[in-house]
Amino acid sequence: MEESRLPPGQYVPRGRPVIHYGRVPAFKPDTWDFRVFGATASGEERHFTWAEFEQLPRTTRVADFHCVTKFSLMANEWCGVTPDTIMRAAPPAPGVRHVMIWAEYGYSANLRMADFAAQDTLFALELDEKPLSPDRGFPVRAVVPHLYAWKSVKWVRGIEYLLEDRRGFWEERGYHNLADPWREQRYSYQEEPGEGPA
Ligand SMILES: Nc1nc2c(c(=O)[nH]1)N[C@H]1C(S)=C(S)[C@@H](COP(=O)(O)O)O[C@H]1N2
Ligand SMILES: [Mo]
Repeated sequence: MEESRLPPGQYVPRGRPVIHYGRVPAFKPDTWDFRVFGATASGEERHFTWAEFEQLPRTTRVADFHCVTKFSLMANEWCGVTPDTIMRAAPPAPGVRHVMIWAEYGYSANLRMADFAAQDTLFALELDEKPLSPDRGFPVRAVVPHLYAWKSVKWVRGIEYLLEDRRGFWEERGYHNLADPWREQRYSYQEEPGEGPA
């Protein structure tokens, strides 16, 4: 593996750690939905049922994955729905610059629109050609490989378009608002003016 692929302070562990806060939620296909809400262009919420979400076109991307606790998982093959597909189906209002990704149990992570809409961001349904396992986020997880992995929200249930930035679950608990591993943006005390919510 090329040294240059590993951000500063990261290592490649043996095996593939799974980590999250709390329990693995049960998937109930009849009541599962993916909500797009907040500052939508129409002013209305948009819901996808599981049957609808499952039918959306999928794209494959290979990417590394960097946890702030310093392990990295290299060359994961994710397959899923691009943010672009979601934004076409339910466009944001013109002033939207940030997105909150919401999961089961109220876990969340905020992203700048540029990070949300980035080429490598996906709502993944598959890892390495198999459906996600329950502990990796089945049925759908966000993958934002260019940011620390707490932004790669497992068990996603929706997105909220934000007119003003707001901190998500770990960002409220001392982690960096932006989370760029190449700049080691680990903790909120490292934030420069303008990098966090006003
Ligand atoms: N819903 C939810 N998503 C989450 C978390 C969590 O606690 N809840 N933990 C995050 C953290 S800190 C990491 S490192 C990755 C771990 O993903 P993995 O279990 O597939 O390795 O999931 C992220 N997504
Ligand atoms: Mo993490």
